[in-house]
Amino acid sequence: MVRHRPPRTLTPPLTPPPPPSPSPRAGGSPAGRFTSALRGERTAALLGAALAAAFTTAFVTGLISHYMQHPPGWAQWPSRPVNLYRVTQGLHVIGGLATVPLLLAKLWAVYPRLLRRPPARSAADAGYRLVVLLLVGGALFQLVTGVLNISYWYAFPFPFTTAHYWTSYILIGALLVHAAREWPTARRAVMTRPGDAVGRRGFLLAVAGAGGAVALTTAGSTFAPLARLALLAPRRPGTGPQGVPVNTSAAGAGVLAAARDPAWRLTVTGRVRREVVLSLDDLRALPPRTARLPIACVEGWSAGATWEGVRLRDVLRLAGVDDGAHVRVESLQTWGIYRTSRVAPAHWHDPLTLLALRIAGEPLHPDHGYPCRLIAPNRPGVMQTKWVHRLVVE
Ligand code: HEM
Ligand SMILES: Nc1nc2c(c(=O)[nH]1)N[C@H]1C(S)=C(S)[C@@H](COP(=O)(O)O)O[C@H]1N2
Ligand SMILES: [Mo]
Repeated sequence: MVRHRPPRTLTPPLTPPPPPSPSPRAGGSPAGRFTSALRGERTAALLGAALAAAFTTAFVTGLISHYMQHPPGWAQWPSRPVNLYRVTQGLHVIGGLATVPLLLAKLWAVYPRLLRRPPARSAADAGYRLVVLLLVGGALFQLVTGVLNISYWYAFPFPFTTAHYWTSYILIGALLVHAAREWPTARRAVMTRPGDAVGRRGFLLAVAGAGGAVALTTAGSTFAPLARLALLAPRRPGTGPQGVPVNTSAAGAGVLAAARDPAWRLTVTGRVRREVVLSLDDLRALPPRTARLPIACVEGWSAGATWEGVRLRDVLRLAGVDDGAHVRVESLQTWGIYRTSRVAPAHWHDPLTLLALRIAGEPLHPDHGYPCRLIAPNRPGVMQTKWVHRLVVE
């Protein structure tokens, strides 16, 4: 569309010019058509800074989650502080959800420039526009797949974790280029005194309020005092059998009969000095221990509980294992990616790492892993294997 400016007149207009309008349609934007002050550089810069902080936090906490589940051979995660993963993954998911209104506001503020014609003015500009496309696409992809994943709506044909992991590098790479490139403009826009702050301040406050409201109605999924406000959270502490939520039930995992079978035994095998086979009564005869530990799911929810059982290290010592050995914990479950987990020395030496037999003063509910489940400090829920029946020392 071509816009025609009225020709300049030398004679004064018949009607006096209107007083400077308090409306945000101030004019003068390089994009020409979209001139709302709400859409100005200052709004874009402030929202951009908030988004950069949010995405950096998501990237760091996401990588922590990734490397906890896939530790490189040369490194081990510490088993303390007990609640570290609970906090980092809570921050990842609750922070990610609170970012949604911010991203929507930012896209609203810049979309005239995003959709400007022609799309690129030069080859260099085309390169940069591609980076912006990756940034916007990557940000939307992360938030949308993240929200669908924690809502158990697996609407996408690719594996969530792999796609979400690799997209995070694309997103952060594009963010770095974008931030470097826009830095001078953003700095100027933030430093110079705005003349029309009223509408914008209200707008930014509304966006911050929306982000805060999302955080407030989801944080209760991991922060028990806010559980009653957690209207938007799929899982909440205090719900589920024995006060702890369940993702995979015993029936769903197909282990109900095997878990209840009196012939159930725990076998300790692999690189051991003597193979050990223990019945449930044998386990109950070992020194009983209690630990207050959370289940901290990768999906951001967590729930603290009091577990009773025996120390994993006591059981391993019965079999005679090297101090530096790793242990594969195997479930009765015969399929699925969570049927086994690995325990590094730092974790199995920790006196809080238990093979739990009881929770909240009762035998484990079948859905929580009866007869025996792993529970260890500072560890993602996916690595707290339920329905344990074999320890393989590697
Ligand atoms: C609403 C926003 C988000 C939600 C709800 C969300 C959710 C999740 C969940 C549930 C996981 C655990 C996956 C698993 O281990 O099975 C995860 C991991 C991860 N997230 Fe997000 N996420 C969000 C935003 C982001 C953003 C913006 C980034 C990047 C800047 C990011 C980067 C990562 C990374 C790197 C991992 C580790 C993946 C792996 O273990 O390989 N996430 N996220
Ligand atoms: N064998 C087995 N163990 C498992 C799972 C599973 O699907 N199979 N799910 C894991 C996940 S994702 C979490 S969050 C915790 C949840 O434990 P809970 O159901 O007792 O709360 O168990 C973990 N242990
Ligand atoms: Mo989980």
